[in-house]
Formats: sequence, C-alpha cells, structure tokens
Amino acid sequence: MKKLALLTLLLYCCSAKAQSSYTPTPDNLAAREHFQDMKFGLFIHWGIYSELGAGEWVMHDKQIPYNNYKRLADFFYPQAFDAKAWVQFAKRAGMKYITITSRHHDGFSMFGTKASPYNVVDATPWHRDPMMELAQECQKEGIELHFYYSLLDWGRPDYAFGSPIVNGEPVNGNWPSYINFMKSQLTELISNYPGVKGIWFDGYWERTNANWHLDEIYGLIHKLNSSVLIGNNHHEAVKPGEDFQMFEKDLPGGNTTGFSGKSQISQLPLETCETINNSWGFNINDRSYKTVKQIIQYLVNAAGNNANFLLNVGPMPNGKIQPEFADTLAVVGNWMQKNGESIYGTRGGLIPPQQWGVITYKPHVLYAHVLKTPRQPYIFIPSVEGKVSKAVLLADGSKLKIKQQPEGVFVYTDGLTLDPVDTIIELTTD
Ligand code: FHN
Repeated sequence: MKKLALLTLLLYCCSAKAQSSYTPTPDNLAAREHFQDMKFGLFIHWGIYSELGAGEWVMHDKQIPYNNYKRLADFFYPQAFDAKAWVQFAKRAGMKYITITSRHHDGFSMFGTKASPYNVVDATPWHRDPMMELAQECQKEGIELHFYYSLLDWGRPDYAFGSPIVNGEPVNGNWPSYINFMKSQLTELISNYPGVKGIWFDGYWERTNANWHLDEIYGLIHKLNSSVLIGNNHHEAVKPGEDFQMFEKDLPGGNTTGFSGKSQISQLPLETCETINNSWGFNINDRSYKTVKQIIQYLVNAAGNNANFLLNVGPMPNGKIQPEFADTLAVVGNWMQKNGESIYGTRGGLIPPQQWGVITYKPHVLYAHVLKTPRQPYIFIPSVEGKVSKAVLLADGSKLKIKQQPEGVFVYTDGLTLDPVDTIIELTTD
C-alpha cells in the first residue's frame, strides 16, 4: 500500500514536472508572433444544435434527453454549406483566421472521427466532413484554422455529466476511457486536417476538481506539432503548456461577465471573443445585432489592450451565414482595408486605455485611436520613445499640431472633425 502511495506521488511529481518544464520551440514562438499579428479572427459555432435555432446550449437548457437530442443528427443536411463561401466571408471582413467548433458540449463531432460513430460523416445523411473542407479551403486561401474542442461532454457515459468527482475522477464514469477518447480525437484533428494552427479548449470550468491530464493532452499536441498553439478557456490563470490566453466577452482585465475573475493577464498572446448578436450558436430569435461601430471599436480596443479579436457567428442549419452578419462585416472589412495598417501587425498595452481611446504601435510608429471626444482640446500620450518627426491623420495625411516634452506628447485635436467611429492619429518617431 505504502509502495503504491509512493508510486502515485512519484507519477504525480513527474507529470507536474512535465507540465512546468514546457519550453515552447522556436517555431511555436514564431507562431505566437504571427498569431498576434493577425489580430482579427472569425469564431464559428455550428453543430446539430443549429437545427433548433436556440443556441448551442439547447440540449441542456431545454432538458432534451440525450437519446432524443441525438435524432437531430438524422436530419442534419446543410445543403447550402460551402467552405469557400465561409472563407470568403472571413476574408471580406478582414479576418485572418477562423476558429470553429469541431465538437461542442453536446458531444457531437463535426468531423469524421474514428473514435466515435456520433459524428457528422457517419451519423448524418449528409456524410460530408465540413472540417476537412474548411481546412483545405483555408489552406488554399491563406487563412489560419484553429479548432475549438470541448472538454465537457453532456452525453458520453464515460464523462458522466453530473457525477460527483472523487480523487479527480467522476465516480459514475470511466475517466481513463474519456481521456483516451479525447487524445484519439485530438490526434486526428492535428494529424489529418491540413494546416491546423491552434486548439481552443473549452468546458474545463464544468469540473475544476477533475484531473484533466492537461500535461498529457498538451504534451501530445505539441509532440504531434510543436507549433500548434494551445489555449484553454478555463477562466483561470494560464497553465503550463498553454500558448495563448483567451478572455470571453470581456477585454483583458475586464470582468463584466463574471468569467474572468480568476484570470490574471499573462505574458502570452491574448485573445478576446465576443458574439455578433447575443448568441454563439444560431439563434433564430436573437436580433440584437451589434453595429459596425461597436464591432470596429471592440476590435480597436482589443488591439489597444494587446489582444486579438475573435468575433463569433452561428451559421444557420442549412450552412449559410445570416445576411445581416455579412452586410455588417462587409462594412467592417472596408474599414480594415483603409485602416488595417493601424491594427494588423501592431501591439498594444504601451499605455493603459485612456478616456479618449487607445494606442497601437509598431517599431517607430504609434497610432492613437481616438474613439471618444477628448475631454481636453488635446490628447496626451505619455512615455513616447524617440523624437516625433511626423504627426498626421491616417485618413488623409493632414498634419497635426503637437508639443513633445520629456514626459510625453500633446497632440492638439481642437478644430478637428472627429470620425464618430475612430479618428486615427499616426505619429512617426526617429
Ligand atoms: O459554454 C460555452 C459557450 O457555449 C461558448 O462556446 C463560449 C465561447 O467562449 N464558451 C463557453 C462558456 O464559457
């Protein structure tokens, strides 16, 4: 017995060591830089739940028994699905990557997996693999693909949703079987789908007292492809083995949703995700569409806080994206075409957000994004390194009056007609 306890302790120590000794490879570090440069991504929640038009939590919310819910697979036939159209939709909006639900909490795999027959290829009359079609199209079009993957599963007996957790495992389930199942699926997602660059975990928060074997899972992913970026929406501080940190429906540091109370901002690349209306999965009743101004300002604020912006749409069960979303995002795309240089490839967090807006920067260039009318007839940018040799409006190149002092730069905004969405001031330094 004593021997067993010692062995368990030893195994625990070794696995803890394996986690904490994670050193990202040079190609992983390069992938992180590239990730930060992309700035704007499309989040897609799409599954058999879309058929009910009540969001991705419909099974849980409406207490649909699993065996009844499973019938949705029999009618899943998205006749209008076109990977090309989705990728063009993202490109048109100025987005550089797509993160899509390969499997959500309902446990239905939206990819052709050998690990369970409950998947889009084997269990629907459609028999197609939208993740493969999307991966191939993304590769062709230079759009990066990340897979959302739910750790939580409402239906599998080995997960045993609702079971008490004792010693890190659900007493009514078969935890080793569930962990192995996830490992098999993740191996498929990384090995079979071309060009996958990230895994976006979710659902950890459902049982924070379970032993998720993250060391093994993260280790496996990085062993299969060391440059794949791992993020986990556990709503806690980042854990060893993770490559980026996400915030849900809040900018880094914010906590209006109550999700981010325990997630201190890390040194990893940051991402914030938000919905285009109020839903992740298709919701036929949700007409709270965000405006072009709200979306652009969210993106700019995210960039100013050094975070990417991952904006979600929930396509309809026929595979089409609502026209309202396309119309809004086409205007956002036009804005990005004109102003993208102040967003793509920049970094933020140089100074905290100000009353008037935020700053993004690249070597020798600062962009002040004036999102609200300044309280003073000027904006003040502290700690500017180097001498400012040029201060202009990005929109038309017109020169602006400035005063540089050791403590910072004053840019005079009186007399300027401010853009109600974002007035971008470009400062070039020596
Ligand atoms: O429960 C999910 C939800 O359905 C959605 O996927 C979001 C996306 O950030 N994450 C979870 C809630 O934290």
